[in-house]
Amino acid sequence: MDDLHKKYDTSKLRQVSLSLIWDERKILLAMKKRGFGEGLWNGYGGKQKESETIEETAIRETNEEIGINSTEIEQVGTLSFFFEGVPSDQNWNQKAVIFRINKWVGDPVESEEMKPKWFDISDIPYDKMWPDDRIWLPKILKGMKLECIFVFDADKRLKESNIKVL
Ligand code: 8DG
Repeated sequence: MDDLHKKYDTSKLRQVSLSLIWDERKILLAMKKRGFGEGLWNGYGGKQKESETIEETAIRETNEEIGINSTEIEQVGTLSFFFEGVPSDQNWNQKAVIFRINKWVGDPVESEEMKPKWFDISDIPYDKMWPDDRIWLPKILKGMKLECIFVFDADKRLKESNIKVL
C-alpha cells in the first residue's frame, strides 16, 4: 500500500463514467463544449444516476454526448481525483471509471456538450487535455488496466499521482 492509497479513501467517491474508442492507429476523442473540463479534449462520460450501474451510465452518457449506441464495453481502469482547498459545497472529488467501447452502432456526431474527432495515436493533443491524461492514457492504450489517484490544487494543477497496474 503506497502513501496516497493510505491517505485518500477512494471507496466513497461519487462515480462518473469516462469512455473511449481506439484501435492500434487512432483514437476518438471529443471536445468538451461546456461544464467541468470545458475546452479540453477528453473521452465521453458523466455522472452516475442513482438508478444506474456505472456501465449503464457509460452507455447513456456516450449516447447523449456523441450519439452512438455502445453494444460492447469493457472496464479498463479507474481514476480517483482529489482537489485540495476547494470548498466542500463545491466538491469536485470524484472517481472516473474508464471504459473501452469495443463495439457500437451509429456514427459519432456533435452534440450540445461534445464535438467528436479522430486523432492519430501518435498525435494525441495532450497540451489541450487534463494534465493527468499524459500519465495514464499511454498505458491504457498499451492494454494495461490501472487504478490511479490524482491530487490537484484548487487551480486544477496536478500535485501528486499514483498509478497502480492491476
Ligand atoms: P453533467 O453533464 O454530468 O451534469 O456534468 P459535467 O459538467 O459534464 O461534468 P461531469 O459529469 O463531472 O463529467 C466530467 C467528465 O470528465 C467525466 O467523464 C470524468 C471526466 N474527467 C474528470 N477529470 C478528468 C481528468 O482529469 N481526465 C480526464 N480525461 N477526464 C476527466 O472529471
